[in-house]
Amino acid sequence: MTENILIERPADYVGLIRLNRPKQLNALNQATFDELHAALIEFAADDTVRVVILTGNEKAFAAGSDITEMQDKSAVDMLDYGEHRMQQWDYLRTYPKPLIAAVSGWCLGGGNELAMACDMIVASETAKFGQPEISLAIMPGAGGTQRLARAVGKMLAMEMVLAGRVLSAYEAESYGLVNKVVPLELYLEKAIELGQKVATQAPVATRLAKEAILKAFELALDDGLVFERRSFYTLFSTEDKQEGFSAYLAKRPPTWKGQ
Ligand code: DAK
Repeated sequence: MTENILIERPADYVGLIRLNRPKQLNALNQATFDELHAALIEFAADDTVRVVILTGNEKAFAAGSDITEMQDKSAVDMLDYGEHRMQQWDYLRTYPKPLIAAVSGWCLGGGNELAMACDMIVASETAKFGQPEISLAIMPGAGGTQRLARAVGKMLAMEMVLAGRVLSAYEAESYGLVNKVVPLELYLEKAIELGQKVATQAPVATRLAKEAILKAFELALDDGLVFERRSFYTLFSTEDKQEGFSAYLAKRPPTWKGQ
């Protein structure tokens, strides 16, 4: 049983985790993060799930980490609290299956960091993205400065982090922070549709391709190209590669084994 999240299976091979603290605009307290972490581990081990969607509700994806929970914490307290939480963030960073954030309403602070840790973002027209931590005299601590700068560039990242600028959904789309913006009533449906598209591909190829794209943010081009090539060759040893090529040549749809 979970108290702060809901777990759903909206379509074949698609798992969905819904943040569910509507009264607090889905502020991410530790209990929510623990439940989210456990649900992700379960989906990772489940062969009937190939893609995971994270969402909130129409009003908020998540308005940040829970301010009440951090209110009295000192730097030393944060070492424990933060270390535990950082391990969970690191797990997200290396998550083996594609993650899609379906965002509507507030997507702030740790909430925006959570969305950016996903692999794709589908936003409703009402989504608002920001890193307002500076107004609490802190700063992003779960990858916000790094991922935002990589997504939208230095100048805008500076404005968002230092001046608290909040982006509308269409601004976020124009700066490359989100994949697409859709009408409010469609944001979840479209995220699931995108999830289904990804879930119809061969699972091992999907996993290695995701890993290779993420390496682009960590490695020099030479090393990234070597990493890509090795992953590419590895896929030629999978049963699914034989199936993919055979199905193409026989003009029939492939059936993946994930092997
Ligand atoms: N935490 C706790 N409660 C929150 C919250 C938050 N982040 N955001 C909203 N709420 C609560 C409000 O307190 C209010 O509760 P009640 O007063 O009804 O009890 C309820 O949700 C509804 O909010 P509002 O009444 O304020 O609603 P409005 O529509 O007027 O305003 C707002 C919406 C999103 C503009 C406003 O609620 C707001 O400014 N919220 C705070 C946004 C914020 O500053 N977020 C950044 C938080 S700091 C870490 C890594 C990262 C982080 C932490 C640790 N480690 C690695 C350990 C991240 C830190 C952050 O995210």
